[in-house]
Amino acid sequence: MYAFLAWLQTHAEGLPEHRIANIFEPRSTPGDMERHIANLTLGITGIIFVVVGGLIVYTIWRFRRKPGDDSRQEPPQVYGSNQIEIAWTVIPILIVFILIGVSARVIAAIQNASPPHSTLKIRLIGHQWWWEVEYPDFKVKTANEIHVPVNADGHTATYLQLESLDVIHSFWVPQIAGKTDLIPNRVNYMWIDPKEAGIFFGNCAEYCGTQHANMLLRLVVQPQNEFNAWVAQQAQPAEANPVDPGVAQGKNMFESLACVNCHRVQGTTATGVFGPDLTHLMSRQTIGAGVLPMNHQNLRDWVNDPQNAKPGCFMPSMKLTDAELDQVVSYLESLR
Ligand code: HEC
Ligand SMILES: [Cu+2]
Repeated sequence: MYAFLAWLQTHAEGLPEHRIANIFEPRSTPGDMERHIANLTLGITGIIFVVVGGLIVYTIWRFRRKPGDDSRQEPPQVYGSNQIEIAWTVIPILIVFILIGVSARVIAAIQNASPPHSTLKIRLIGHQWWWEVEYPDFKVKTANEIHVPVNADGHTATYLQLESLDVIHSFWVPQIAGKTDLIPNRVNYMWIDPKEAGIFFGNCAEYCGTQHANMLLRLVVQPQNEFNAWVAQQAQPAEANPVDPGVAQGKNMFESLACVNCHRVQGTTATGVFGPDLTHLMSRQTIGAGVLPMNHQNLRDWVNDPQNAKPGCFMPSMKLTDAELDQVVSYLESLR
């Protein structure tokens, strides 16, 4: 518990964390527009609930068995009433058309919105069970944490290009926008313009295999200058020749192992693309798409046996000795 609190403090980056993913408190234009549909739908269905429930309660009470009723006698049977049948056919059809119309209008308004002048582009690629995040304009790759600038001037938005390398995933940060699927062999787009700095929690919203529930996501909304600093830092390659002898030794160890076939560390010989980019691993708040808070012990446990924290995930247990493990982890911890 103490470790958890310490982690919360060290990793909050001075930004408030929105851990409760409440769609009724949207912080972005698409989320706000969708909240209106949700309210309208809940309002209409709430009225239907009260009317139907009220009629049922009334009927149960009004036609309850009374003393002196003859239990063998059937109540009068009523067949066919044009007025009633027309009413209960036409009214639901009207309601359905109202809901379709309103939804279609909001979907069109969101999809046809023209991008404001300062637009950040992000390519988000779903993997079983982690998110690859690419900033093509900055040649930056990271994972499981999407940093975007806050829309302070009303003209800043982020466009997401959504793709998948394996199965269907779905991007959902409830306070920011509705879900959009990431589909293999197809490119979907969506945009967001968070109006408040903070860390917004999201997750994959389409069942994608055993570790689907551990495919979590953080949207880090920062003031523009902090975002600029973050992205400039992320664009830096890792040190090719670390001065610290312990780190240099760890780097050699890392490069001699199969890690480099699956992971990229920009500026080194590690060029794998199967797993998350590790160039700035330590800048992330979690390990394994939200399964473990980032700290020394968790990182060591993860590299020792990822199957322990995330059974079934596609990083194998590497069966390293304690000494090898310490070396590799000291290298990973230099990747800031
Ligand atoms: C067969 C490919 C493969 C090999 C080999 C491999 N990994 Fe991984 N690694 C992955 C995958 C896939 C993930 C993402 C797992 C997930 O979150 O579901 C991952 C995740 C990680 C993470 C967490 C990254 C993050 O941001 O969440 C670290 C750290 C890591 N690997 C380090 C290593 C090290 C060190 C080695 C070598 C000792 C290694 N990996 C070997 C595929 C591999
Ligand atoms: Cu999923």
